[in-house]
Amino acid sequence: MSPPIESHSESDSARFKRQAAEHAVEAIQPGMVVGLGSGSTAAFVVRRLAELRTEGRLRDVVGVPTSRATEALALSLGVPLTTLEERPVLDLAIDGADEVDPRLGLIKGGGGALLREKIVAQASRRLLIVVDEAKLSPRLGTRWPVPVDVLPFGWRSQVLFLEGLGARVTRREGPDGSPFLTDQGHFVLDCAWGPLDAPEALAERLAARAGLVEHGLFLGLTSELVVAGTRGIEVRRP
Ligand code: ABF
Repeated sequence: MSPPIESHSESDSARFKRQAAEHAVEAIQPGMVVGLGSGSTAAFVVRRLAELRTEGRLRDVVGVPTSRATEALALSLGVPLTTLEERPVLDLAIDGADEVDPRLGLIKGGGGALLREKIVAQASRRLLIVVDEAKLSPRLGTRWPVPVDVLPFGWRSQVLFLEGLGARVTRREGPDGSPFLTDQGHFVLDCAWGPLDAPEALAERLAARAGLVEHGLFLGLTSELVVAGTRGIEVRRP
């Protein structure tokens, strides 16, 4: 049985996330292959998809999960899954974000799934980002550090490299104090630069570094942003 979609004790933030997610699910057409994002907002997408399936709609839609957590949630709710090996081009991906700037650039990776999330986003014809209004930001880096996925091999060298680019670097840890490991067994370095003047230039520097597997700047990837807040739901395009 699926968890309840509606709860009277739901916080404003959770309600906005659910509203944005449910609005975005309306873009899913029968037969689509859909990237399923990670995080609490994307989880509402999976739940809504499961709910529609129980109503007999979108039963031929299959998902590609961006994390083990999303995979487990989808399987628990009976949402059928496939892989990028089977279906290397997706019709649509729906995912959350940590921070969104006015050009719809994003910081993602608060949940540590940024590598798979970016692979799925780049494999998709359209990327819909679903957020509550608290995620909107005048400049990336204002509210959130940039997560960087690195190989454990040589990670201290990556810290020095990132500090050399002006970041305050923290290796992410799990609740027990041991290093947080991504689904690929990588570390995450959270890099606080403060508000970024030139995220594209920074993204290029990060992309050129060996051992630094991926970064959480998602620039030029968003097709549509669905943002929900006190003034209702708004859809923005770049
Ligand atoms: C994923 O989940 C991430 O890229 C982002 O870090 C996070 C957003 O979490 P939530 O939807 O729970 O706020 O989409």
